Amino acid sequence: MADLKQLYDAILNGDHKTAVAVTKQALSDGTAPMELITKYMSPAMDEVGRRFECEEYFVPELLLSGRAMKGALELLQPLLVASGAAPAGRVVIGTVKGDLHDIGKNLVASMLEGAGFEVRDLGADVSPERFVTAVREHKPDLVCLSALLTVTMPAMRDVVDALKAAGLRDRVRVLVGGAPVTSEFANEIGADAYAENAGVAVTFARRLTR
Ligand code: B12
Repeated sequence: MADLKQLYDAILNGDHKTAVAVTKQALSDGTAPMELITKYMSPAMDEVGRRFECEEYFVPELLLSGRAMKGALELLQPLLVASGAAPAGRVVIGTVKGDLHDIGKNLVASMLEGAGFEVRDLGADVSPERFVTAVREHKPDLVCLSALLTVTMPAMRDVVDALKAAGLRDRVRVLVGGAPVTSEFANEIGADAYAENAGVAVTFARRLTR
């Protein structure tokens, strides 16, 4: 049986090898992927953020923990993805310009795929122009924007404005998220909704594309 506290510690300590090994063991024990994410992996990243804030951790530690988290998440992603069924809707997702954080965005993308959405992931540091081009090309029902930095939140407004300027805003719904984002901010920039985590993102995506 995997000792799941080790998964928390491995992510906190940036130990990629142990994070991957414990995740593999937990999956073969039959532990649910979402339990690993919500009880151990996300809390570890929260603690990493807390340590960074009080200067116990610095950027190299953020990078190592981010890498350990990604390694574990990559094993879970295929299991979050459902099979079969007609797509529930089309989604274009990306982290906005200037922002390199993609772990939460990847989790939202996997959960949406798991819920049957066809997801086009544009990656991180995505310009408003690239969102506009992707909306023209893929004709999504929903555009999902992620931002983890206070300073990149205005780039979400730039995407909404660029969609308006391109005459596309009426054709898509816009869902925003990321730790510093709020529903007030979503309203203020003219997005359709805000969701605080990947599970709620799926609920809203379903609602917005009905
Ligand atoms: C890992 C990490 C990094 C890694 C990112 C690796 C990667 N590939 O993503 C690296 C080292 C690159 C990094 C860099 C920086 N980081 Co950093 N980083 C973090 C950290 C520790 C964890 C983020 C994370 O992955 N969390 C786990 C995921 C699962 O959670 P999440 O991202 O919040 O996503 C969930 C929800 O927010 C939501 N969600 C997310 N996106 C979306 C999108 C939609 C549409 C929806 C609906 C929902 C949704 O659902 C997700 C799942 O439930 C956070 C601290 C924290 N606790 O958030 C700091 C943090 C975000 N970073 C911070 C900072 C300051 C930086 C740097 C500026 C540091 C520096 N001086 O260089 C740089 C900026 C680089 C850049 N230009 O982007 C600050 C931001 C402060 C602020 N409010 O502006 C934080 C909060 C740390 C802190 N406490 O000070 N960072």
